[in-house]
Amino acid sequence: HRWVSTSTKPWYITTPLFYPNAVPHIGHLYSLVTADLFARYNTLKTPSRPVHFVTGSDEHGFKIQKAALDKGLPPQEFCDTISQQFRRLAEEADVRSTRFVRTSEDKHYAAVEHIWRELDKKGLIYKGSYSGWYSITDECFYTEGQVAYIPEDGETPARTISKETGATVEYSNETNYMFRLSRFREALLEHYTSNPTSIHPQSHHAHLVTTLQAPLEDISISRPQSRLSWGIPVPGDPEHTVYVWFDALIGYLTGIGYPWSDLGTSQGWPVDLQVIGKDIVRFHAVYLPAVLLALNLPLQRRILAHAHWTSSQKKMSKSLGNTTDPFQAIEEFGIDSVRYYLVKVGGRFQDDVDWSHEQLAKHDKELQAVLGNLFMRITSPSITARMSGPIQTEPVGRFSLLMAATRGLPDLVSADMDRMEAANALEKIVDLLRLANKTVTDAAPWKSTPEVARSTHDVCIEALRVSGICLQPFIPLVAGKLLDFLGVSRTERTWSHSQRRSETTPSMLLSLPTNRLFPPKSA
Ligand code: ME8
Repeated sequence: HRWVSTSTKPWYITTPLFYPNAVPHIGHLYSLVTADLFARYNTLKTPSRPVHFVTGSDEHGFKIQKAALDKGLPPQEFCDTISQQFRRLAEEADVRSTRFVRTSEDKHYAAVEHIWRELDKKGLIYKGSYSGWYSITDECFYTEGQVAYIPEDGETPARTISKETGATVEYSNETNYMFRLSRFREALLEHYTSNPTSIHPQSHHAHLVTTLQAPLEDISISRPQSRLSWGIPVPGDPEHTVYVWFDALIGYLTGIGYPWSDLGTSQGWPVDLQVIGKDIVRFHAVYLPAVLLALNLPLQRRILAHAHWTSSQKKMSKSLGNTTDPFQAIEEFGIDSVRYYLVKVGGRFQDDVDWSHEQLAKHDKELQAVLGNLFMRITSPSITARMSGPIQTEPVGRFSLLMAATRGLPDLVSADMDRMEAANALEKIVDLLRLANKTVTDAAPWKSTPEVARSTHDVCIEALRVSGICLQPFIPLVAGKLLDFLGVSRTERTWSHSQRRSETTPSMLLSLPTNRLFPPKSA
């Protein structure tokens, strides 16, 4: 069950549709960059296969209604402004999404209404009296067992909170529309048991399988209009508003033109890789698949549930207000250094990591040292002006180690990327660049024989070319610039080109003035 499949359907990847209740932070940038990394990697591997990449904003629900009210703005106007910030973030982060879905779009309303009626026709929706705890922050219902009572402590009044997230919950008892989720427990269990790699990291898969062994309760999928007016009216009963999660998850179908007359394969369905944060696994791995099963649509192929960025060990979140501004980080370091840091440190996806400006600065320096310096050194006239002898293509003597490592790099990177070990993949490229730097230092081509100068130059240029191709998904701007400087044609930058030696000699380099991959830092 490889996520890079050989099928010819468009390769479909998604990020969550973010709540525009506040401006985006580093956590959102991380999801966007992670998805973009795999999208670009996939394009390099199978250039003929189009990528559909959906991101967007999830604009309904209490949380948005409340945030808009606090600002004294009509919800739509409020969402227009903040949704635009998420769109701008994707652009500034060099994220090649192909569609930005807004759940306030007419097309989305049509998709949700269509699905509601389909489920209703199948007898999967009923009206019931529902009582339970609801958290506005989490936009989700909790059962009695999932909440805890916290007595007042002088500063904070007594309240009930979600045990899992710590968010305050309120009791509600009302007439709701319910979805017969319970009917799908066995099918879901069977699906996850027979697809052990469908959720990454593995721990989330294991947890889900355990959860699905216990009974699954039906879920409420509407709220009374009198309480929640900002949302999609329940088809045929405008006294009720569709529950925000029921509506939002359908956004992944809206994004590629649902309703379809078939299974949507030519449009890209099912999702090949769904990037989400670990906070919303249940919605994506239980609720959405149940609706898909009900509609006889294929389930998402793979979910990547990444860990969280924290700030002083607390999850960075809009509700807690402990966030870091991604625009500022991009402005200060450039998007490539930010992406480099996000993937190098966050690309294991498993454990939460603490964001630090200091670490970002350190990684920015590392990237410049390992890549920028190698490039500057090896193209400097102190080497290029004195080289002579034949162009080096065969592994010889002291250079055979670097040449072999260069040949081997693409496979190593692929193996990690296919296992979704993005941090390791990046680490392998950096290792090669370090080896190249060491090779230069050891050979000292500025004072060696002209033949050794020639060989050092050629093997390092080839190491840079191969690294440059492999780096494109990680740091697209800098990698592109590097390949431009190396004179690698735009049509020779796919993964398969990294695995064979370039036909063109890097001669055009010699005519270039000092090449800087990174602009000098303004003080
Ligand atoms: O949950 N670290 O939207 P949301 C890493 N609208 N990633 C983080 C993060 C952090 N500290 N904080 C947020 C919603 N994220 C729903 C989704 S999908 C149909 C609806 C990322 O704005 C992570 O991907 O609260 C998380 O799952 C998502 O943003 C939640 O964004």
